[in-house]
Amino acid sequence: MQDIETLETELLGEINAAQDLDALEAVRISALGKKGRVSLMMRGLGQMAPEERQQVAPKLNKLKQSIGDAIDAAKAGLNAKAMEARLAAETVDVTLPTRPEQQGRIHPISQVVDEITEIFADMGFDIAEGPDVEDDFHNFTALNIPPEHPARQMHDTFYLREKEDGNRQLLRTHTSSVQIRTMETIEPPHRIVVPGRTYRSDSDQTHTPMFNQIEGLVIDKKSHMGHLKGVLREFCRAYFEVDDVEMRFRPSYFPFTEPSAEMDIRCTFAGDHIKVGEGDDWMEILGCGMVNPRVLAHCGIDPNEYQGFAWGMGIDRIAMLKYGIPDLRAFFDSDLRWLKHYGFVPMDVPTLGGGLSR
Ligand code: 2NL
Repeated sequence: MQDIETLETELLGEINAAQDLDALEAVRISALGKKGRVSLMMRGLGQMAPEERQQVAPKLNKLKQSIGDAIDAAKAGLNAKAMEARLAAETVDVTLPTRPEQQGRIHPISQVVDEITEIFADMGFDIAEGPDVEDDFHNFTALNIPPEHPARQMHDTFYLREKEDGNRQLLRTHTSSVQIRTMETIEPPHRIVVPGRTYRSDSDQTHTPMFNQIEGLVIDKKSHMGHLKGVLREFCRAYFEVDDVEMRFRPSYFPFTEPSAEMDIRCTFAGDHIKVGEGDDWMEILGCGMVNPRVLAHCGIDPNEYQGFAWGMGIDRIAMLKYGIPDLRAFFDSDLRWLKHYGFVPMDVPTLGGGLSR
């Protein structure tokens, strides 16, 4: 039988020499495996005389233990080395510029929607969306727009083909149908903004048959016109990136609000761009009012318990004004040269902290 100490020295040498986990495993099998050198010696104990066995057995146990420990230690060392090598190979230089071939741009309408929803989300509003194809109830009836109302006429609204049950769906003429759906399905209070495409059969220098709107809705037990003014003032300051804006409310009429108003802000027009908060001009930017109690009742909300305010504005025009875009129709031409000029770099996501438009 081989001398125990010599075997130990030999095995420890092999363990130290193992360059990787596979080589180490081979050493382990050759020493401690079923037919390994240490295992064979242990099996030899059976043939020994009792006195000899008493002497050799503890030594063999110690050998087995020390070889096992050495293999574990070597394994940990090799694992650490492998991890270090991997980390070194996988380093990323986060200071490198973005890939030069990145050409895509965010459309100014998407940019403005991102900016506006960021402003209202920061005030605690949820963002709600809904279908472009609507039914008569959600687009008109629930909003207190009766069947004889001129807005329902064929020349304003796009109707789809009549269905078998006689119903005609339509393309929503405003995003208010989404607020109706929210009020129908979710318990008040509500605090939502709704961006989306809207459609009217109208096409000239300042109208496109598809246009973009954002509407807002607040329903609670004591919401009032003062809250409406505060919310809209905060919005204007953030959106136009100025310290303050002077606002003017003119009485108006909408079937879905009572009282109703249109809101102007003080400005000057300097070429294509607009300067907000100073000057001698006024610009109308939205319509608003207290939600008509009949609208609440249509949605199953008790008008004696709840009240609230709403507003709506076109996005296309305020996008043009903010970013000096002269022609509305170019918005929908998909001209890549135009998009490259007026579009926004995808990594520059608008945030209130980082600046909306930089
Ligand atoms: C405008 C005016 C407005 C609303 C939209 C609204 C929605 C519900 C109930 C009550 Cl569900 N009101 N929306 C209110 C006032 C004005 O839009 O000139 N939009 C471009």
